[in-house]
Amino acid sequence: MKLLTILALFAVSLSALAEKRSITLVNYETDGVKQWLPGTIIVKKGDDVEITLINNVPSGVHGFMIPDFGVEKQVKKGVKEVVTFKADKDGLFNMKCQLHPAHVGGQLLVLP
Ligand SMILES: [Cu+2]
Repeated sequence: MKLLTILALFAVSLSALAEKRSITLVNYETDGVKQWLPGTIIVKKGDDVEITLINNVPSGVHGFMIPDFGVEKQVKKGVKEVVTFKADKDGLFNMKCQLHPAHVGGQLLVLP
């Protein structure tokens, strides 16, 4: 009985861990290579994710896309943009700039 109570409390505390995650990504250019940093972000399944995007690259507009979560945004230099989504599936997903194939991509890791 004691064990069941402990397990129940553990389950409740686990479900309470699903929460809002606020993350900021900044687009940098170094020696002609453009990249959203940090290049890998980690959330938990069930989280409500909010990503603030700051583009510091002088060449202008860059994109930010996470195809598996329907996220797509264009970001002008000097204009913050915010995207939100529910991390409703776990796994490893690509993040990329949909405007420039050469723009270095990143990864989103959603923990189960
Ligand atoms: Cu780009």
